Amino acid sequence: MNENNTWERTFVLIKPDGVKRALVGTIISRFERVGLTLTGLKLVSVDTEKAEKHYESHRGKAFFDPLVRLLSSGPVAAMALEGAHAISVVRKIVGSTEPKEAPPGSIRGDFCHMSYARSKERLGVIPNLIHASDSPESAVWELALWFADEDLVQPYERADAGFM
Ligand code: IDP
Ligand code: MG
Repeated sequence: MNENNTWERTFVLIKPDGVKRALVGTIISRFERVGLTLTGLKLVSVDTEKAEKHYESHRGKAFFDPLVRLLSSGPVAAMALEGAHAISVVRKIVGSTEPKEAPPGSIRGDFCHMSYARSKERLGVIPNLIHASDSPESAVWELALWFADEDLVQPYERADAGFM
Protein backbone atom coordinates (compact mmCIF):
# COMPACT_ATOMS: atom_id res chain seq x y z
CA MET A 1 0.00 0.00 0.00
CA ASN A 2 2.92 2.36 0.67
CA GLU A 3 4.62 1.87 -2.68
CA ASN A 4 3.76 5.45 -3.64
CA ASN A 5 5.98 7.90 -1.77
CA THR A 6 3.22 10.52 -1.84
CA TRP A 7 1.14 8.35 0.51
CA GLU A 8 0.35 10.32 3.68
CA ARG A 9 -1.68 9.96 6.83
CA THR A 10 -3.45 12.98 8.26
CA PHE A 11 -5.66 13.99 11.15
CA VAL A 12 -9.09 15.63 10.97
CA LEU A 13 -11.32 16.86 13.77
CA ILE A 14 -14.93 17.90 13.30
CA LYS A 15 -15.26 20.57 15.96
CA PRO A 16 -18.31 20.85 18.27
CA ASP A 17 -20.01 23.36 15.95
CA GLY A 18 -19.82 20.77 13.13
CA VAL A 19 -21.04 17.89 15.31
CA LYS A 20 -23.94 19.98 16.68
CA ARG A 21 -24.99 20.92 13.15
CA ALA A 22 -25.14 17.19 12.34
CA LEU A 23 -22.49 17.45 9.62
CA VAL A 24 -20.40 14.43 10.65
CA GLY A 25 -21.67 12.08 7.94
CA THR A 26 -21.63 14.73 5.23
CA ILE A 27 -18.08 15.77 6.06
CA ILE A 28 -16.74 12.22 6.13
CA SER A 29 -18.37 11.63 2.72
CA ARG A 30 -16.43 14.55 1.25
CA PHE A 31 -13.18 12.77 2.10
CA GLU A 32 -14.41 9.33 1.10
CA ARG A 33 -15.55 10.43 -2.32
CA VAL A 34 -12.05 11.54 -3.40
CA GLY A 35 -10.63 8.14 -2.48
CA LEU A 36 -9.10 8.80 0.92
CA THR A 37 -9.09 5.81 3.25
CA LEU A 38 -10.56 6.17 6.74
CA THR A 39 -8.27 4.40 9.23
CA GLY A 40 -9.43 5.93 12.52
CA LEU A 41 -12.74 7.34 13.76
CA LYS A 42 -14.13 8.24 17.16
CA LEU A 43 -16.31 10.70 19.07
CA VAL A 44 -14.54 12.39 21.96
CA SER A 45 -15.57 14.73 24.78
CA VAL A 46 -12.78 17.27 25.04
CA ASP A 47 -11.66 18.85 28.31
CA THR A 48 -9.81 22.16 28.59
CA GLU A 49 -6.44 20.48 29.02
CA LYS A 50 -6.79 18.43 25.84
CA ALA A 51 -8.06 21.45 23.87
CA GLU A 52 -5.12 23.56 25.08
CA LYS A 53 -2.69 20.85 24.09
CA HIS A 54 -4.22 20.42 20.65
CA TYR A 55 -3.97 24.16 19.96
CA GLU A 56 -0.64 24.63 21.81
CA SER A 57 0.92 26.35 18.78
CA HIS A 58 -1.68 29.15 19.07
CA ARG A 59 -1.03 29.86 22.76
CA GLY A 60 -0.57 33.58 23.36
CA LYS A 61 -2.84 34.67 20.50
CA ALA A 62 -5.93 36.76 21.27
CA PHE A 63 -8.25 33.97 20.12
CA PHE A 64 -6.51 31.17 22.08
CA ASP A 65 -8.82 31.08 25.13
CA PRO A 66 -12.01 31.39 23.02
CA LEU A 67 -10.66 28.68 20.70
CA VAL A 68 -10.05 26.35 23.64
CA ARG A 69 -13.55 27.10 24.97
CA LEU A 70 -15.08 26.35 21.56
CA LEU A 71 -13.19 23.07 21.15
CA SER A 72 -14.23 21.89 24.61
CA SER A 73 -17.87 23.00 24.27
CA GLY A 74 -19.18 19.61 23.09
CA PRO A 75 -18.23 16.37 21.42
CA VAL A 76 -15.82 16.28 18.50
CA ALA A 77 -15.35 13.62 15.83
CA ALA A 78 -11.70 12.67 15.34
CA MET A 79 -10.46 10.77 12.33
CA ALA A 80 -7.37 9.51 10.56
CA LEU A 81 -7.36 9.60 6.77
CA GLU A 82 -4.80 8.15 4.43
CA GLY A 83 -4.00 8.38 0.76
CA ALA A 84 -1.89 10.08 -1.88
CA HIS A 85 -1.13 13.67 -0.87
CA ALA A 86 -3.65 13.27 1.97
CA ILE A 87 -2.44 16.28 3.96
CA SER A 88 -2.73 18.90 1.21
CA VAL A 89 -5.80 17.30 -0.38
CA VAL A 90 -7.66 17.36 2.95
CA ARG A 91 -6.67 21.00 3.53
CA LYS A 92 -7.95 21.87 0.04
CA ILE A 93 -11.27 20.12 0.72
CA VAL A 94 -11.55 21.89 4.10
CA GLY A 95 -11.01 25.40 2.63
CA SER A 96 -9.66 28.64 4.09
CA THR A 97 -9.74 29.47 7.81
CA GLU A 98 -11.99 32.49 7.18
CA PRO A 99 -15.26 31.04 5.86
CA LYS A 100 -16.05 33.96 3.56
CA GLU A 101 -12.78 33.26 1.71
CA ALA A 102 -13.37 29.49 1.51
CA PRO A 103 -14.35 28.54 -2.05
CA PRO A 104 -17.64 26.88 -2.93
CA GLY A 105 -17.14 23.14 -2.97
CA SER A 106 -14.96 23.24 0.14
CA ILE A 107 -16.42 22.15 3.48
CA ARG A 108 -16.05 25.59 5.05
CA GLY A 109 -17.22 27.29 1.84
CA ASP A 110 -20.34 25.15 1.61
CA PHE A 111 -21.37 24.67 5.23
CA CYS A 112 -20.16 27.59 7.36
CA HIS A 113 -23.23 29.76 7.84
CA MET A 114 -22.50 33.38 6.98
CA SER A 115 -23.82 34.44 10.36
CA TYR A 116 -20.45 33.14 11.57
CA ALA A 117 -19.17 36.73 11.51
CA ARG A 118 -21.63 37.60 14.29
CA SER A 119 -20.65 34.45 16.20
CA LYS A 120 -16.99 35.41 15.79
CA GLU A 121 -17.72 38.75 17.50
CA ARG A 122 -19.62 37.07 20.29
CA LEU A 123 -17.28 34.13 20.84
CA GLY A 124 -13.94 35.76 20.01
CA VAL A 125 -13.07 32.97 17.60
CA ILE A 126 -14.08 31.88 14.11
CA PRO A 127 -16.42 28.87 14.25
CA ASN A 128 -15.42 27.03 11.08
CA LEU A 129 -16.55 23.45 11.73
CA ILE A 130 -13.34 21.51 11.21
CA HIS A 131 -9.63 21.18 11.89
CA ALA A 132 -7.08 19.42 9.66
CA SER A 133 -3.33 18.91 10.06
CA ASP A 134 -1.29 21.41 8.06
CA SER A 135 2.04 19.53 7.69
CA PRO A 136 3.54 16.04 8.01
CA GLU A 137 4.95 17.01 11.41
CA SER A 138 1.62 18.25 12.77
CA ALA A 139 -0.15 15.17 11.38
CA VAL A 140 2.18 12.83 13.30
CA TRP A 141 1.90 14.90 16.48
CA GLU A 142 -1.91 15.28 16.32
CA LEU A 143 -2.54 11.62 15.49
CA ALA A 144 -0.47 10.65 18.54
CA LEU A 145 -2.41 13.11 20.70
CA TRP A 146 -5.85 11.82 19.68
CA PHE A 147 -5.33 8.13 18.88
CA ALA A 148 -3.61 5.21 20.59
CA ASP A 149 -1.90 2.88 18.12
CA GLU A 150 -4.59 0.24 18.68
CA ASP A 151 -7.34 2.75 17.76
CA LEU A 152 -6.04 2.90 14.17
CA VAL A 153 -6.47 0.17 11.57
CA GLN A 154 -3.92 -0.74 8.94
CA PRO A 155 -4.57 0.97 5.59
CA TYR A 156 -6.79 -1.24 3.45
CA GLU A 157 -7.34 -1.17 -0.29
CA ARG A 158 -10.53 0.63 -1.31
CA ALA A 159 -12.83 -1.37 -3.55
CA ASP A 160 -12.81 1.51 -6.05
CA ALA A 161 -9.00 1.91 -6.10
CA GLY A 162 -7.37 1.79 -9.52
CA PHE A 163 -10.67 1.67 -11.43
CA MET A 164 -9.11 3.24 -14.56
P1 IDP B 1 -6.89 26.41 10.42
O1 IDP B 1 -7.94 25.76 11.28
O2 IDP B 1 -7.45 26.82 9.07
O3 IDP B 1 -5.62 25.58 10.29
P2 IDP B 1 -5.40 28.13 12.25
O4 IDP B 1 -4.67 29.36 11.82
O5 IDP B 1 -4.61 26.93 12.61
O6 IDP B 1 -6.49 27.79 11.12
O7 IDP B 1 -6.31 28.55 13.49
C1 IDP B 1 -6.95 27.58 14.30
C2 IDP B 1 -8.37 28.00 14.51
O8 IDP B 1 -8.39 29.23 15.25
C3 IDP B 1 -9.15 28.33 13.23
O9 IDP B 1 -9.70 27.19 12.61
C4 IDP B 1 -10.21 29.27 13.75
O10 IDP B 1 -11.25 28.56 14.41
C5 IDP B 1 -9.45 30.07 14.80
N1 IDP B 1 -8.82 31.31 14.26
C6 IDP B 1 -7.75 31.41 13.45
N2 IDP B 1 -7.44 32.68 13.18
C7 IDP B 1 -8.34 33.41 13.86
C8 IDP B 1 -8.54 34.84 13.99
O11 IDP B 1 -7.81 35.67 13.42
N3 IDP B 1 -9.58 35.25 14.75
C9 IDP B 1 -10.41 34.36 15.40
N4 IDP B 1 -10.25 33.02 15.32
C10 IDP B 1 -9.24 32.56 14.55
MG1 MG C 1 -4.32 25.04 11.87
